[in-house]
Amino acid sequence: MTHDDCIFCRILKGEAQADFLYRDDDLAAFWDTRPAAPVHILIVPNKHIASINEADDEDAELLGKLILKARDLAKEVGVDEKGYRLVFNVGKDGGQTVYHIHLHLIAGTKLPIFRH
Ligand code: DGP
Repeated sequence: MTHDDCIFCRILKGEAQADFLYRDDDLAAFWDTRPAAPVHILIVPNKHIASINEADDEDAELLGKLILKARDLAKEVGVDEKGYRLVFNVGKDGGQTVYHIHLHLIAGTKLPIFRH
């Protein structure tokens, strides 16, 4: 199921441009156009799920695949040893702006620790 008004569905359908690193039947990875760090990759399921709040138990395997693909890509772009951050933003306070689940892989600099 895809949503015509979802930018990530449009990217996955080839209707909008993105710089892909990886694609398969379950997921894709492409560079973030508003990078928060020198390396900023989005790992995105082909299935439209609005956010982690809307994920079902049956999506567990798919969500696991996103994480393991992020691990592989971190190695591929050479940031695995220095380290990286994997983030799902969820909802307004979580900073989510695109309502199609995506895992941020952020790296390439010493990342700040969030404290309240
Ligand atoms: P979030 O705030 O967690 O929903 O992250 C959305 C990210 O998606 C944000 O870092 C910017 C990125 N982004 C938004 N629109 C596009 C786009 O059209 N192409 C790409 N490659 N990234 C986008």
